[in-house]
Amino acid sequence: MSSARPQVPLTIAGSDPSGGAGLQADLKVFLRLGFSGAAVPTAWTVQGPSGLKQIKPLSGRDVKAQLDALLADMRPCAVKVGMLPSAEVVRAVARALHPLAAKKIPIVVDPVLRSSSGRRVLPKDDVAIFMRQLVPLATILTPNIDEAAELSGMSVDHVRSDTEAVIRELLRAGARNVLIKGGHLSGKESVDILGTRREYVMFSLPRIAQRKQVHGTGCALSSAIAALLGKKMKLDDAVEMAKQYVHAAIEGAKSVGRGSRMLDYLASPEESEFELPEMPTD
Ligand code: PXL
Repeated sequence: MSSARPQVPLTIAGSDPSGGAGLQADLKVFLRLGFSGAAVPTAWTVQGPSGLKQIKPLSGRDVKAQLDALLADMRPCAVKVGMLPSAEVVRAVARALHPLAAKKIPIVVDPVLRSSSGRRVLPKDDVAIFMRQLVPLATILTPNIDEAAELSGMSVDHVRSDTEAVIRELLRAGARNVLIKGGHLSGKESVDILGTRREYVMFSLPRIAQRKQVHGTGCALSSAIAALLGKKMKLDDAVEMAKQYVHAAIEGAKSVGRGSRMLDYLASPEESEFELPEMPTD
């Protein structure tokens, strides 16, 4: 047993009482990857696995107060940013993360613009502030196709036909790396494209046929990337391993009642560069 001070990743995200997405999901991912994480809520939501009913944003002041108190006492090893419900919350988070970005703490920004069911999360008028204030702090930005289109001002068709141009646009906005998730495209493979300032890398895994929807896969992927970057893994290895973990978690997803299946957070990535604890099988 090491007696070194434990490293703590932080998620700044919405609360999903179903545990399928948001900060509850992020904390489970952190724990699976070996961390006891910290979490600052930005909103609480009303939902069960069958869908999101309401989003109740916290005020910018309340988010700021939580971040100030936490960051005065400890420095996280990595940060994941998920649901941001308003411009005032975007500002509070950007201000608090500025000093961490300056110290090169990895910051994974998952631009949750809409919920899985299509409900708007960040009002359209507030997207410009998100682009200006938060995107430049991102070590990696992880939009899906629709989010990439909205953030870049390009059409969804353009994102599909010239993903690299869209990545270049988002890099120009200040993100250091961009991962466009193709999971929402149909096709036999689920292909994600990572664009760095030097190269483009494709990650492809077979798409899993699901009889019932799962939600929260974007949350799980971004928090897994944050945790692995917090372990000082190289970015493309972290993305690859996070994707393998989420793939295994989708394969093992189980129904917990009505609505979406719950990801199998205890799943193991196919090949682990890091020794992860074995999980019991039943
Ligand atoms: O999957 C996007 C998402 C993120 N965060 C919270 C959510 C959802 C979708 O429902 O509830 C809290």
